[in-house]
Amino acid sequence: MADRLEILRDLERKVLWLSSWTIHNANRLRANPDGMKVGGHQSSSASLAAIMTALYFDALRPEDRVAVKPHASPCFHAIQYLLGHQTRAKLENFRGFGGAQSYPSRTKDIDDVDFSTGSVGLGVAQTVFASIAQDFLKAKGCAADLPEGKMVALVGDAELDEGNIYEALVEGWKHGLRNTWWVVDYNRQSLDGVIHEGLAARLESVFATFGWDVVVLKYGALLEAAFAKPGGAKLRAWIDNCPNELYSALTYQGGAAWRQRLLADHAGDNALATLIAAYDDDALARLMTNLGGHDLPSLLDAFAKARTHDRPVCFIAYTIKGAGLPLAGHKDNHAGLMTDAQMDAFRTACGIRPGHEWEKFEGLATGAEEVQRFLDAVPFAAKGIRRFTAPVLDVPAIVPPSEKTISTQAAFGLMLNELGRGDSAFADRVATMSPDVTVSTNLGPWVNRRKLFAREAAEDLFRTQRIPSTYKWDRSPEGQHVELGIAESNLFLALSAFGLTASLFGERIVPIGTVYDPFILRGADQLNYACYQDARFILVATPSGITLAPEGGAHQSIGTPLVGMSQPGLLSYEPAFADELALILRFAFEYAQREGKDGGSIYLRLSSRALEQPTRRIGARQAAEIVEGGYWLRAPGPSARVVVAYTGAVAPEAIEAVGLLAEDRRDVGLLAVTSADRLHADWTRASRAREDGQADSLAPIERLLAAVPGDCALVTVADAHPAALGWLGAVAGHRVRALGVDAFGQTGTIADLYRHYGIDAAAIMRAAQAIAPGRPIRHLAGV
Ligand SMILES: Cc1ncc(C[n+]2csc(CCOP(=O)(O)OP(=O)(O)O)c2C)c(N)n1
Ligand SMILES: [Mg+2]
Repeated sequence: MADRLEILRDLERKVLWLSSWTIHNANRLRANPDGMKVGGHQSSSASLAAIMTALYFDALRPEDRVAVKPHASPCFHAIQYLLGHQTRAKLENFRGFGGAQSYPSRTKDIDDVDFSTGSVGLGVAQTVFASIAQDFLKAKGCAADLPEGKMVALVGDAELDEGNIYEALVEGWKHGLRNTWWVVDYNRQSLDGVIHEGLAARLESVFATFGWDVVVLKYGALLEAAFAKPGGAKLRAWIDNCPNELYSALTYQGGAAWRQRLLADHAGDNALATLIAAYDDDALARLMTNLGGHDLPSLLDAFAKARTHDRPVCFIAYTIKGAGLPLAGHKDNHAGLMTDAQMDAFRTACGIRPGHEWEKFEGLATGAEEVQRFLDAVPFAAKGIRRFTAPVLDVPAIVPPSEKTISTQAAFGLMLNELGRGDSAFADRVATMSPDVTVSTNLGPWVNRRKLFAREAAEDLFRTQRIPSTYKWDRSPEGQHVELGIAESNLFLALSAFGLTASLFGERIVPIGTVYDPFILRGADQLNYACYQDARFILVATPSGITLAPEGGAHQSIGTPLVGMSQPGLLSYEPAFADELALILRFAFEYAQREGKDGGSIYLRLSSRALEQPTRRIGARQAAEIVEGGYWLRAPGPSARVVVAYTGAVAPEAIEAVGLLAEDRRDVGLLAVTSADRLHADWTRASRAREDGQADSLAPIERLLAAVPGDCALVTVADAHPAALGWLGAVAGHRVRALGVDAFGQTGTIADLYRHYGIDAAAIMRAAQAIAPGRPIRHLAGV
């Protein structure tokens, strides 16, 4: 019977073979009509073959969750294939349409991806917030049947250049981060070349500073054994001082080059000469590349030790990019591919017969039955695919505040306060979070009621000292607000992690994050990342636009509605009035809980501009239209020559302009757009459905604009880039003049700025006059 280590060594080679073959197959055997190299990162995958073998076939448990370095995707798929969770067809179609994904994807791959990766750095930081989310749940007694898991990231050394990783490190420290493992694939190579000298030492001190355990896996067992022999100390010193670039080059050149260089650098040193004379060229190459990250016993031992405590651990595992392949060490190997001849030689070395490349047990030293028994008993796979669901929570009534004049931002704060005051099961499952703008985005009253989350309870010192303050910020395990530092990146990654709790931990949390609208761009990649994984959350971005007039151009947002429209998985709304917001918020709470493509995350672009509220009772039809994205605030008549469409905080200007226009133009209409995003998406969907033969398919915006005569013009207006609404003319072929903001903001009053950028009532009337000429608009003469 083979021992455990022998089987693991067999599997390591198998993983290396399968990942290399998957890429080779995709490139060489599949016709590539675009004439483009499919790429596939054979060397990046090889770098991690031993580490991933040790993790997946030994160290990991079903409750652990892993962010796999994007370029180790072939390795990951190979492992899942061996475990029975990936198909040969998908591997054969790696990087092809519907095949195994180039970078692990939660939504597109079938093989139990925990966290999607691709944009380097994000998967790594995601594990910090997944761990905090796990603590959040555990502190409330949720997921009681699920053991605490390790949140693991396989990290490239060049990936550690990404600043978002350090932002997460700081935030993790504040939250007493636990159960997080980062395994750094320290191959000293990036995409373009070789990493700066001495990075490992810097990393060690950074991680130690933030309270992490650092485990350095530098040398494998072969090297350690050599160091113990006469001349060994010299060898170790030489390796320790060897520049990364030279080490890489010698690795690529192989045994003879190692020998020549070592002898040249130790002329006259008999002990060292004797030591290396005991190795033939192949053995010397194996020895010199026997680093910790390729040494299964060291890896198994390190992971087993780390399992005994809950402190965060950074493993710095020295590796060789392309280890075991002819590409090993070459600085140009990132997208390098093995040639057919190299692949043939590698196949022979792996003991694999031509035509048997995909067979699981082909070429193994251990018998098939024994390996299968081993695979069947792999702890990580004991529970099969680990995708959970959680029941949908009933959403309580959301009642708009009764203030006569109020901003959507203030209304949001009041509605959340009411939610916090109530005792719904839903409210207990809300987690709020904000990057140091909790109070300024009106979350304060909610936090007073629902407290800050911390694993250790702590009272608000101001309160215990009886110093008057509006905010009672006690920290407790029951707390529902996750206080974040100012780094917006962390907000989006936290939303991503908390927005996946149903799937990862079988417990639903509805995360609500508040952020200043302009700073969405600061975390736009993270937002995209969260949506790509289908995390479910509600993003409340406030204030927005140039309504934040005195703050000036650095605090004003222009393009964010286009971010909302163009971001898949995120539905954006920009209501003007509190009653609209109440309906939309309720819908958002429900929509975020829907399964699959029927649901998604929601972005509410709110404003701090207080608006006089309409006195109205919203009927069922109008309520539905508000959620569908638009309704007639004033329906156009059959003689309409001009219609105004607006979204968000410019409602008063649009209403005023239409009121004045109506004195000189007949039947003027006023279209309130609550979601340009939704209107556009449904229009696209309906068009596609018609093209597919569903002749009666009609989108809400098509129904609305059917009331507008064909020769009528549209004037659209938004406190945002004009493209947000300009497309409305394409729906039914109306002429459009799109007003909005397309230059950096200024300081001033709202009136100053709306005049300056041409989104005030006068500008709307001027546009109407120009696009729908007729008798002069008298009110324009006066302005
Ligand atoms: C945000 C982002 N920028 C750039 C890239 C392109 N890219 C992919 S891998 C890589 C460097 C990889 O180096 P490392 O993390 O050390 O992994 P290795 O190649 O050594 O396996 C780069 C720049 C990316 N995927 N994401
Ligand atoms: Mg690297």
